[in-house]
Amino acid sequence: MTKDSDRNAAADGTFQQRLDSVAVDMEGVLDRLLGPAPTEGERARPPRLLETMRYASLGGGKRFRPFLVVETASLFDCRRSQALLVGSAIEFVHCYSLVHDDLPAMDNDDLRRGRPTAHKAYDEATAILAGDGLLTFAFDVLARVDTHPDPAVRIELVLALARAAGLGGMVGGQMLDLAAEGRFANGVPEALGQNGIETLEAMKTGALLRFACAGGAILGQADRQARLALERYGAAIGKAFQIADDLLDAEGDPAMVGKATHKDDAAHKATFVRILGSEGARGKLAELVGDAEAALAPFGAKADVLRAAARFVAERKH
Ligand code: GRG
Repeated sequence: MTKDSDRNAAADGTFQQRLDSVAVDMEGVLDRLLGPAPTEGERARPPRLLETMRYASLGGGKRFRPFLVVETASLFDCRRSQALLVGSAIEFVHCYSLVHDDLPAMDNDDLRRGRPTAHKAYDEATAILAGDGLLTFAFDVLARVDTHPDPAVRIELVLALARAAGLGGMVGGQMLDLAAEGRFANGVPEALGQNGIETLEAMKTGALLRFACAGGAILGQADRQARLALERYGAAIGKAFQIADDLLDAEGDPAMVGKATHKDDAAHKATFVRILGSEGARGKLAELVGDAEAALAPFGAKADVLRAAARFVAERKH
């Protein structure tokens, strides 16, 4: 990859400045991709569907997954515009998962990112279709030549995102989660042990975060050692992210978190907080941050912002 006018302009800021800079750039990329004009091969973009897709993806969110792509890709001097496109694909998948997760048949939430959920702001049928539209659009973006000129790289990205998002990834994890709640056993929750919870969380939340880190390495055509290091980093922060989310659910203030809290206990959700208690979960979180930091050893000081990102995951308040 070449470094030129499109190089990572924010490379010198603090973690928060760099996260904010990705968030600003991401807003622009999503806004452009979800413009009103049909693109080649499309007939029309139905306004209500487009509006709901924009509602679900623009104007909110930390953009932590795109940040991970941008920062891991910058270890290999990738073009920032390409990393942002890969980041937008992950963000589309993430936003679709939130829209569908909020539906009455799933978690039945009224609030997301401090605003009414998509099915509350519009209607259920439109929210389902908006989620479908966002998911499909993610692969449209990855397949574009602007994402990477080499079709082999694009195919690798498509395959890796499909695996992270689908049957053996996020969707599969959501299914395990519903089963653990007792949805398919007359409301009797499953008593999952630590291994069961780890599998569920690695799939439901971890897989997409892990892809965000692997995506940078794929884009940068990194060698095997670098890929394995970033996958280990991604797996550790994926686990940490979910435990932090469970702690926020158990202890957070809805106004600060931007969504309802104290839902896991009521739904008998299988979480680390439930089996280890808050203190035990915090201990596990600290262990995972250490593992994430250790995984970055091959990159030296270049990866300091990713070390800060691991600490951010553990300490986040929303
Ligand atoms: C419906 C297929 C399907 C999957 C749902 C992701 C998910 C699976 C459910 C969301 C439930 C949830 C709260 C999971 C915990 C981790 C998570 C995804 C938190 C939200 O992500 P953030 O904090 O959100 O990155 P923002 O709003 O900043 O983008």
